[in-house]
Amino acid sequence: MIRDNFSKILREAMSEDSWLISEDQYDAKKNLQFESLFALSNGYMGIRGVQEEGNHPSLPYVYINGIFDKSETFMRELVTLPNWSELKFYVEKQLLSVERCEILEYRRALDLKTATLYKHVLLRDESGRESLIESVRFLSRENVHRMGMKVYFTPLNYDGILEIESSINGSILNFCDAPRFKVKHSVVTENSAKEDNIYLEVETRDDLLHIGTGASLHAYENGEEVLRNRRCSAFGEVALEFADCKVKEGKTVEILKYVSVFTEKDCERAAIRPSVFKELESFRDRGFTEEHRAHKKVYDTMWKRANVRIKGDFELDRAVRFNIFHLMSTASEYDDRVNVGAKLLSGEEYGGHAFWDTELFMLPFFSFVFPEKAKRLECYRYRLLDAARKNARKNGYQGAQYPWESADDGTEQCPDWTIEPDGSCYRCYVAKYEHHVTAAVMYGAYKYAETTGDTDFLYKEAAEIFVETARFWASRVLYNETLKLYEIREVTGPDEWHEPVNNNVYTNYLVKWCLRFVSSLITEMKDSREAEYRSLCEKLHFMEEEAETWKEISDKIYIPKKEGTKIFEQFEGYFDLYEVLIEKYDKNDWPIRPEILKTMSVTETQLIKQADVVMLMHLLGQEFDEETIRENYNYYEKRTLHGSSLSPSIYAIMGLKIGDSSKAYRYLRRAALLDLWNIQGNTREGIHAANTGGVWQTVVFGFAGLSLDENGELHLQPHMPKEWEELQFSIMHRGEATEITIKGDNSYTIRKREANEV
Ligand code: IFM
Repeated sequence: MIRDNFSKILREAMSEDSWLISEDQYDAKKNLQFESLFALSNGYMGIRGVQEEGNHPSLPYVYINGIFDKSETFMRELVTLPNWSELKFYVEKQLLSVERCEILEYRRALDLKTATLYKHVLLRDESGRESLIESVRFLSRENVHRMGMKVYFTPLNYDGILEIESSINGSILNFCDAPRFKVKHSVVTENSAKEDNIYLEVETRDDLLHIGTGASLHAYENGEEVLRNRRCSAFGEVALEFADCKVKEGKTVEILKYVSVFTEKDCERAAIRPSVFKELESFRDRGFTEEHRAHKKVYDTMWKRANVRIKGDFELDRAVRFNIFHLMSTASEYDDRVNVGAKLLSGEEYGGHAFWDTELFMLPFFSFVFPEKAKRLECYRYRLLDAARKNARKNGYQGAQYPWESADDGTEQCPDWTIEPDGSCYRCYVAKYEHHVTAAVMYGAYKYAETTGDTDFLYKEAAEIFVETARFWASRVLYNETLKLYEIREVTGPDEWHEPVNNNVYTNYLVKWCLRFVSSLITEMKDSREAEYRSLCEKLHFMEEEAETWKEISDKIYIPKKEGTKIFEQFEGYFDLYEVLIEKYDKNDWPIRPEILKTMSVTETQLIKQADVVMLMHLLGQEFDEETIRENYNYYEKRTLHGSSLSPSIYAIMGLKIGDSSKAYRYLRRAALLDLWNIQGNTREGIHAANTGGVWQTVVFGFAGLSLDENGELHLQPHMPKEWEELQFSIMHRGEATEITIKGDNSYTIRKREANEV
């Protein structure tokens, strides 16, 4: 048992192994990966799993969702905020850290059940003193402005004086380990102390948005406060609280760091500091243990809804839970000014921006499990509809065009230019050509309403999104007089290795579906939702002829296909590219890049980065017969290199649709273990958020075969792999918590939960 390594007090608090992700020995080369894996978030703030004493290498990042800044970079990115987790221990000036001491015992564990990070280290310093240091860290989910750390410090073979340094470090940079890209997005505006608190306030550089962080230190032995010689200092960008205490061999001192953070998005600027201090006081009054208990209770409720249990397959069971943990922890249930970034709040890649990842990979999980969070994500897109209108105008189109990368204000955040690691400038065409996100937003809004039954949203806010995005597509297509068909030229589909192309099937077909759907929704509203229809017409100056045009485009959009077969041509000319098939896989079952790519650019080949035609079939399965799905899956599966984490889960789900369960099982393993095993080698940059949602979809839509019919009735078509004895999960089905249990022989039960079980 993982918890056996911890002392009794922590052992009793920790969950069993199926809820624990552990780091069993210290290896500096894995620091950054574990910082991502052990990130904690409470829907408001995220902090990477950094070590309190600060070790190397480290990206000690704290983020608050929605706090962005651009300054001299290419885009608005999440600002790394003052690091409040610093807590250092010294005995006779020797820093007790894994880097400076001999490590006698080491283990960290992320408790998924309670969103708590535990640490156990036994260190021997240069003088032979042995210190046992165990810690607990959480970001309260009940009171999101409270973050707490507790350390149990026990000298094992000495008496002495323990010197403690607790700081809030505002000198933090984005990309702090990349000399070429380092940037400081905030400046310190106040560094002060009030009685026994330290306080640091920073201001973002573009928007002058203020963020205040306060902390206070306490220590107890047998319930008695033991800190002496307290001193709070303002050292430039670092606010530091010093104190010491006597420690005795075998006696444990409990050291507590209470932290609170508020920003100008939470209250008026002048109220930030008072709010921080008030919160710290309430936190202290309530106590670490009580706050932690309340936090755990919230997680308990969340897990009642979100847990997926796979009996008979321990490793996968835990890995699936790990993915769900990160996804559900990050999304907010009350703030529609924020989305979920491509790396959650766990790393800096993609600047915290939201992509199509949200609608097509994460939203299904939220719609089925946490509809209130799904609603916030939908409201986020609705709130930014106006910005999408401006974006369309800027690019010469009508209606609303959602940005490929979205931060807080809805403007395009995917840069046209970036700097390569060698300093050269790189023209990035993604925002210019990758337009399918606009279809994803529309599809997501429809699916959200279909899943949750939120018709209020469907006929009001969503209807506006539908009309405006339909207008965009109507202005984006071109009529080809020769073919007598509509085309979308110069576009990039999900497979970003071929850009731009003409008539990407994924994009064209999705547009076909979107335009058909909007036209029929409009007819339905006209017939049976008169008031909403009238208000939509007035608000958007909508005219019926528009819907007729959309229908015509939908009927006549070009869908390239291989003559005489059911195989779609990913884009015009794809079949003429050099044929390369994937034949070899590495130890993680990941495809090995074919040798030919040493001499030929991937753009000249049929190799693709990620699910494209197959992604389309995942979204619009009802449009294609089984044979079409099979032929396309078989064709493209051999050509997909899964250069993106958005790919394996989709192939798993679609493999199951055509009865290929053994490949599907392998794909699920790759997806579920992607970050835990650092399969793509870039987990240091943060957790792959879309993949976490893809993992959930693979289990629920793939292996359980869950679907809703047009009347909202629930259907299951399980494909249990031989390794699984039982699969259990729950969803909110039309407002009722519904538990689904599937046995190894594919028999199942669907049970409505009682109110006290939810
Ligand atoms: O949205 C994805 C894209 O499909 C592939 N590259 C990474 C992006 C963010 O996850």
